[in-house]
Order: sequence, then C-alpha cells, then structure tokens
Amino acid sequence: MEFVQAPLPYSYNALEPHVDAQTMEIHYTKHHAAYLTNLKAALEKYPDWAARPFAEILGNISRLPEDIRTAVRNNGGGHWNHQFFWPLMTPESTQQPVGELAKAIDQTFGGFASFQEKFTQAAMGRFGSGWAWLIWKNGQLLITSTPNQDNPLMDVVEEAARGIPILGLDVWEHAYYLKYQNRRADYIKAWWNVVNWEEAEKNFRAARS
Ligand code: MN3
Repeated sequence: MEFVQAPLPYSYNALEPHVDAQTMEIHYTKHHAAYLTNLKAALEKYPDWAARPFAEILGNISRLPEDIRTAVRNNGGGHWNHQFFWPLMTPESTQQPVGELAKAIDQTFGGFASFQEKFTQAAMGRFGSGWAWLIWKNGQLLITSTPNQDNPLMDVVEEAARGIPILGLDVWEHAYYLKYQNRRADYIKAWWNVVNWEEAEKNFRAARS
C-alpha cells in the first residue's frame, strides 16, 4: 500500500480560496502521480529493495544501486512528501496548533506567532524548489528545509535537516504558480489558513512514541 497514491482527503476545490482547485488537481493527478509512476519503475528492477518499508528505503538512499539512486531519491521523495503533505491541509483548520504539539511549539519557539515567522522564513529562504519542515530530532522540535524532493528521512540530506517530519510545506512553484505566480510569500500566508493541526499533532505523537 505504500506505493499507492492515497485518495485526496477533500475535493480539489475544498481549500479555495487559499489553494485553488486547478492547482490541487494538477498537483495531485499529474505531479504526485508521476513521482509514484517513476518510483515504481525504478524499484521494479530491484524487488529486494522494493519489498522493504518505504521509510527504510529513504533512509538508505546512499546504499541503493547506483543506477536507480537518483531516480528513487527524486521520485521516492516526491511520492513520500506529497503523501505526507495532502492530509496536512484541511478546509476545517483549527488555525492554531492543538494538543501536545501546541505546548511544544510554545515552549520551543516562544509562541505560535514566532513559530510561524521562523517557519515562513525557512520556506521563503529555500532557493528554487524544495520543502520547509518542522521535524522532531533528539527530543526537540526544529525548523529545517530541504532542496528538490529531499526529505528529513533521507540519509543523503545534511545531518542538521534529518529527523522525523511533523509538518511540511511544498514550496515548488507548481504548488502555487497558477494562483500566486512568483508571490511565494502570499502562498505561504494563505497556506496557514488550511493547515491541519490535528494531523500535525498525530504526527507529533507518533514521532515521540
Ligand atoms: Mn509538489
């Protein structure tokens, strides 16, 4: 089931006006679908690798056969990241973190506003395509970012960006260009309105257990 595209947990237009329906549809049916197709094509040649848990494959990118290493890094990252990203948005956002994560964000960043500012900086500061992350690392929350479709589970990303993802934001232009063109800041500002904090809390509890 790990190499299957999970159904989108809402309709394409559900996140309007913050994320537009056309972007959602193309992002899910074209971009995400293509990452999965390409990942499966790469792993087909190595059934022993394909049989391993997905997180384990991503944690061993450097040990993959060289002829599929880049394909799995890019497309495996692309599939995992989007599978993680879709449920982190909802039309019924609480607008604020909830539960244990809310407390941890307050303690670590000195409040939600300060966290939002730092996370936004990480997302804005990622040159070109990539992701901003909130991760759990050595018993601490950290804000990081990765280029391309790299993610914090991969052994090939810099040590400082490695950890268990709690929240992720896609800042590839394909995630916002149709509605926001070059205005990444406007997209990020709008995205805060649709963050699924219940899902982030679920990720946080899983990371800590
Ligand atoms: Mn994307």
